[in-house]
Amino acid sequence: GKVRASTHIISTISDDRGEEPCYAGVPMSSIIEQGYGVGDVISLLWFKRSLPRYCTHFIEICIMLCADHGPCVSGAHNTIVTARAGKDLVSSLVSGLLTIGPRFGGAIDDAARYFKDAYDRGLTPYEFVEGMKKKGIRVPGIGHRIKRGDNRDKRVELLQRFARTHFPSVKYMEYAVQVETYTLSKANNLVLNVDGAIGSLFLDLLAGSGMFSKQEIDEIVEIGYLNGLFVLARSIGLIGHTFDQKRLKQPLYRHPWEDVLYTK
Ligand code: Q5B
Repeated sequence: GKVRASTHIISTISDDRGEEPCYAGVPMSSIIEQGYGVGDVISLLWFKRSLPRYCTHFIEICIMLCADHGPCVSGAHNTIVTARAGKDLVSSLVSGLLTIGPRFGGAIDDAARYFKDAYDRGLTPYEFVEGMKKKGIRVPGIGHRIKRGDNRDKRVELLQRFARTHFPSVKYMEYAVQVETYTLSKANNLVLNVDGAIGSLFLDLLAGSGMFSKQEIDEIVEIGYLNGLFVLARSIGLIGHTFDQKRLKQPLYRHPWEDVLYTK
């Protein structure tokens, strides 16, 4: 009989062997002719299925409102400094991307993990927040350098408004809001931030859309898909900052001595 040589790679999301590339089995001509958007392409390549329009619209909103947040945030700052050191686009981009992590933009997965665990275990916001404090862990998705209880993040409000209108259930997001109410009673900077809003709302998308089994949801949360939304979105802004610096012919950046505390 035929002996099949073992393969070195297994791939399940795309295939370019035919006349046209397919994403999760959907040919490129259907993607283009049926007017699919970036949210649909993300659904196919990340989740291996077509999601309802409100889900793909939500994904697109996340991408649009995380695309940039000005030149002063960690990622843009790194990208600007790198571009001004004369480095190329990819170097400038990855230098910014490398700042994405638990404090900056990369708290979405942990926010989803901790909010899901706390909600599913029936913890009150008090029990959840104080439990995290005892463990010495900052609540992911809570807190911001410039946003405050009296200066909320508009992006969070926009996400919440969309989800309250279009999602069948927003139980995880409402739980995150209760957590925020408690944290704001402790300090005015402990708002629900954009990472926390996306993390909790993506749980609602996964649980409420009927498109994922419980096992699939647990796997998505465990693997950590959701920081990918911020990485993808912010790449748009970081590329923009690179072009901006090049266009402006900005010189090598050097931080001013006056802004450094020299001490022994
Ligand atoms: N405290 C975000 O901290 C920040 C606490 C907390 C309990 C918390 C902090 C944090 C969790 C990670 C997270 C995503 C580092 C943020 C983003 C995208 C962005 C960015 C942009 C964009 C800010 C003061 C006191 C201390 C702390 C306590 C702070 N956070 N307690 N749980 N979560 N959050 N990251 O202002 O008693 O004095 O020791 O790590 O969700 O990244 O626009 O900039 O689009 O680009 O530096 O929006 O919240 O505050 O460190 O001085 O702390 O609050 O323990 O208490 P800050 P700190 P104490 S969105």
